[in-house]
Amino acid sequence: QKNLSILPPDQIELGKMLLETGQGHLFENWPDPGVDDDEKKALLAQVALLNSSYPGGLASYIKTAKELLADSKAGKNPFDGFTPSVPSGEVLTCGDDNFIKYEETGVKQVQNAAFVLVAGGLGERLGYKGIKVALPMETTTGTCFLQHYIESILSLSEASCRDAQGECCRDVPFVIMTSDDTHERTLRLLESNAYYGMKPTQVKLLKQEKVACLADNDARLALDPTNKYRIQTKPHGHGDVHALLYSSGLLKEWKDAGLRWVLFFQDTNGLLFKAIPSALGVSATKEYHVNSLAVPRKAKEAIGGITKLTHTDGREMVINVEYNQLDPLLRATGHPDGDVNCETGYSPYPGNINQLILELGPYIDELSKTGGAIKEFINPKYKDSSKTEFKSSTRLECMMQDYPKTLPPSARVGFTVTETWLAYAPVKNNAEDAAKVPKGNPYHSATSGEMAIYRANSMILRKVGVKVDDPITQVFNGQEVEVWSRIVWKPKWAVTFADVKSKVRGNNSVSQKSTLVIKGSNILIEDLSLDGALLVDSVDDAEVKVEGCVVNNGWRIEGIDKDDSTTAALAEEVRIRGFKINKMDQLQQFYSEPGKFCLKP
Ligand code: UGB
Repeated sequence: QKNLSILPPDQIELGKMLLETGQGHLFENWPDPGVDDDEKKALLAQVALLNSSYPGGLASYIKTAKELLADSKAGKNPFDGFTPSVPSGEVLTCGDDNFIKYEETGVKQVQNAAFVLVAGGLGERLGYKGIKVALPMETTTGTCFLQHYIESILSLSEASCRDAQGECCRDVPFVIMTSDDTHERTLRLLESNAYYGMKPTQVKLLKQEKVACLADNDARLALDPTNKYRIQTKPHGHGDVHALLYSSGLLKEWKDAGLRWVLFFQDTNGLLFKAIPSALGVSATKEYHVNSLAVPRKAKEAIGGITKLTHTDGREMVINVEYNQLDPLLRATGHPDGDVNCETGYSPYPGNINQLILELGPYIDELSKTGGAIKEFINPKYKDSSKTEFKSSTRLECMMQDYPKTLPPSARVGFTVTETWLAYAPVKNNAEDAAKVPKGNPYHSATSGEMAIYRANSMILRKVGVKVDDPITQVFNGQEVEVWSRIVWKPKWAVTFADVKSKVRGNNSVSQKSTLVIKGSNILIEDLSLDGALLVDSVDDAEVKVEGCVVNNGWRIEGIDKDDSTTAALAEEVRIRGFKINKMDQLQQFYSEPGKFCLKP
């Protein structure tokens, strides 16, 4: 009461709301007016931000927190009344007729799409000091994830525009959700690289705010242990992306501009653009309101499982069940072994890779009702079985893939399964944790992420008839991986399977020790035999045919010993892979003038 006089009216209102919601402890022991007044106002300014950045405000946050904390204490099962079963979805096989048909349909739709990257996560499991999107996807060219994503979007939209024969070619919007942990560095990365060729007006950064931490089962907000005038905050999860898109007004802008699709994706999956065109084709063909991309999933793998849930009251939904919940749910519903592999060697529940394609119209309709609020969960770590105290403060969290949970039964929710080698190779785990992954399960490390790019490109070339040697097995940072020929191309050379098919002719072969980097857009590979390193680049209006026999010492992958004294001097980006590339010899050619050329050694 004594301190009311120092606060402006809007802060007094917020203070009252806090008192009414059981948060009086925040003001306990406040000194008399005149002492720390600026800090007291700063606390309420923080409260104002927490209040405005949460759909429904802080009072609603506290109310939901109380309910979820009570449920958690009572041990209530969030899936009470629901029985899980294996859903059916569209299964695609790269390169077959069905895949090519969907890809063609999907490319046409890119002109009507907006892309949204959620990149607010700190990547604690990876432990990389930089932002994850700045990490090289592979070290043959050093292209980082963000550059690859932008170049893929640009190439896809160009291909879409070509297909539409000039009709309505627009700059496809690209949104990046950042957080305090990633915002500045993401912006700097874009600015210092001229947005990797995208128009700056095409790119929008939306920063998610953290949410208040909760100290106890009464949802009392936790004060920062180092500052009694600040509330402790933690990330709320990638589910924030929906509320941010809605409140930014972008969704309406996109609808007015005639867009039809919003595609969501994550920060470190270097493969996913290989599956985006076909999955978008599935969405358009089947008129899915929600389409989740999935891959076969090993039981207990740390990716969510797409599951059909049927309630005793008849409700049904196809939804992601997060990896830590699937096993207990199955055990509780008549599957005593829980989440186990079936005869295929995989869990029968497809793995959610959190690449979502939403149809914009129904998406806006839904968000107009919810404001973008997503069903939340809480995961308090209790001190003991009495569940009365927490080991550390907790908070509400939400996930973007939980969006369908509030949809009516009439909503068309589907999913598309593609091969893992084609679509999914995230970089999430540090080398030490990856080395402990049970044999046969994916490492999800920088090492495996890079090797997966070479494997996918090699497999795609094989599918169009190139003889690519079998891989060899090597161990880096304690992880056994297949090492394929280091084949890398820019999205402007090929952004679809059909592109690759049209740019490779005749009898071609690539040996295992080889490196092939294709950067220019009009490069034709015809009757090439490669045993070494070959790098070809050109300006867009040069047409280059590459043929003949290229033999040189090439680029060699060399393991690095983490205990070796010289290893510490290597960049973190290299160390976390456990190998470096020794560029011994190569044939490298850049065609800087328009015209027709032939590269024949
Ligand atoms: N992210 C944010 O933008 N903000 C946040 O507050 C948190 C994260 P993780 P996790 O496909 O591999 C997800 O940490 O726990 C961004 C799915 O929930 O990598 O591994 C962050 O920057 C799971 O179902 O997610 O789990 C990153 O881009 C499974 O599908 C993204 O959100 C798994 O990913 C994901 O963050 C997967």
